[in-house]
Amino acid sequence: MSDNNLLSPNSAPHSDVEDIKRSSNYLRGNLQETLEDRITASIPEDDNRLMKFHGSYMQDDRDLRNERNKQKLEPAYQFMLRVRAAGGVVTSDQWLMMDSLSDRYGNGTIRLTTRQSFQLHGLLKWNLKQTIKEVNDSLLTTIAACGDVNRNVMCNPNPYQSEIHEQVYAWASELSKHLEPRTLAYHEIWLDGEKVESTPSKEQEQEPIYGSVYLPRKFKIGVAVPPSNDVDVYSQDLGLIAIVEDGKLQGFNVTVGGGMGMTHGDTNTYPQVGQLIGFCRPEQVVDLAEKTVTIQRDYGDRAVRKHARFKYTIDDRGIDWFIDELTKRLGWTLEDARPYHFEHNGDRYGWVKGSDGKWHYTLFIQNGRIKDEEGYLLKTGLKEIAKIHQGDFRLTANQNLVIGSVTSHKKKKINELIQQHGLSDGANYTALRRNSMACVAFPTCGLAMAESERYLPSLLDKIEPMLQEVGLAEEDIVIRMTGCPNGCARPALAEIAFIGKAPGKYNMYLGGGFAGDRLSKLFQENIGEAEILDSLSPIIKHFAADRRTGEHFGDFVIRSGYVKEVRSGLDFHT
Ligand code: SRM
Ligand code: SF4
Repeated sequence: MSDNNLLSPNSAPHSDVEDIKRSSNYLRGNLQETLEDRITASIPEDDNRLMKFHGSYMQDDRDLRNERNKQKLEPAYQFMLRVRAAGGVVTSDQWLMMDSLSDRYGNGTIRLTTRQSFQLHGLLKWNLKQTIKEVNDSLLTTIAACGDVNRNVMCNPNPYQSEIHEQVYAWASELSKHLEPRTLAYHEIWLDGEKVESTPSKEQEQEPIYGSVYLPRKFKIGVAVPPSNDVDVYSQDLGLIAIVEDGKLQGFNVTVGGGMGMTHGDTNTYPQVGQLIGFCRPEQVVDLAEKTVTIQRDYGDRAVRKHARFKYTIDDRGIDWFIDELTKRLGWTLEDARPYHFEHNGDRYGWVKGSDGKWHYTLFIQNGRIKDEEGYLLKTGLKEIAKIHQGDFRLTANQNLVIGSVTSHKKKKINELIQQHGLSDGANYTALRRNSMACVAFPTCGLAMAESERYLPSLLDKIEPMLQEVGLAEEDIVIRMTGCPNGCARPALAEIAFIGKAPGKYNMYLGGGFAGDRLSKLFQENIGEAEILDSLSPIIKHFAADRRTGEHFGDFVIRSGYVKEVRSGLDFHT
């Protein structure tokens, strides 16, 4: 392992987070003591930085901020806990555990995320340890769900080609395991040093891949299985595209340098799509991922966090530099990329029979929020299903859920529970809503500038009639919203996107590729609902009247000159 950026001398330019990581003794910091402090429901900022590596963020209920401030009370501090499982695959017991934890310690809801993880919101500091212990008892984990490390490895949940899912999922799990931090801190702090599966030895604790300061920034890997690009492979730092021939996984095409985040008004920051650099065999993929991560570890910008993602390392130094450096570290060369074709980046809903003869049901979950509402007992319905379901649950990258591997024998009973609780495969919604995603934003996200999850459904209520009027209710159009430009619902890859600027105000973007292969472009800045509807209405009418056969909305707005085509983030602001 090289000693450069990874162990960069304290004198090298670095952000304060680098100091916190370096002096944390492999992510310990003062977390142990902080959690025991009963005087405040909060934790100090330094510990909060480290908490992220353990899967949790301190937040406060922003709906209550002003009122508590007036009453001179400290903010309503609470914690978000992210629970990850590679490819979003969990068992019924694990589902039931999440359901129970959300009721006992959280706000009673479960959030399925855009990276196939779970989030619990509203946990109190005093309950974090017990919650994390129970998560680990059920063989799930929260470590590396956040922080400057490799995050949850995404993988297509593929209900159709079951044997391909098995193979691809196995590699996603392998990558996830291999890139997990090795520090014992997690076990010491949350599990009282208890062994859960296997405890790494002392030497391993020295983080052979990450080193003592971990990565300059988060790192993300996703595995797509064409024709579905549901994991938005081009948004990943490292994207893998499964190449399947004669029903067998041959290997992966490799993309590098994707990412969605940017800052309003700072054109040095931009969303970017990953670049295709070649093909590797399945047994080479772990080596490839490790070496890619170490290049980012050694060359990523540790001084300016906004500029620290892998996409900037690649754009600054050039793709040829990266391929040379990778080849040097690997000691072998990538083959030429193989042909592939993506058709869409959404989910396909309802029952399908997999090639293994088992059944899979993809449910539409609006913005990933699992809760009971009057007349729609989604959470209860899923709990009842989990009690009898012997297959798996697969979280999708579009915040939906697959009830997977159902035997023909069990299908009838599960279908009855689906009907009884009014669970939906989306058939009762428009195609626009089925293709929609919104990030969490208010009230829990500390970075939100505008509403997202709580607002998009009502905005869709107003856009849907426009589509109905022109006969496009069943038109698949990818629409996404985020409460700020960090891009958590990958809006830069949507055909229509709204990115929050201020309460009630959004930048509107158009022209992303239907298969998630092209970036969108700014169309209107800082507009409210009335202007959004006024802007969209004529474009929708124009689309209905002038589209070519099979033409997608994103392609149409480019052909018709509403926005320019953006194939690289370097052209996003121009
Ligand atoms: Fe995200 C930060 C929620 C996927 C880019 N993201 C956050 C935080 C933790 C806010 C914070 O730092 O205080 C949000 C917590 C909100 C809350 O109250 O729950 C948050 N991100 C989410 C989730 C839950 C959105 C969702 O609605 O599902 C997703 C959880 C994923 C997971 O399970 O691991 C989520 N975030 C993403 C994605 C999409 C993806 O990974 O496929 C992106 C864009 C892809 C990328 O990383 O480039 C994304 N989140 C960010 C960024 C911008 C990073 C950057 O490059 O600048 C931030 C801010 C940061 O890191 O400083 C952020
Ligand atoms: Fe929060 Fe912004 Fe991410 Fe939405 S996009 S969850 S507002 S950080």
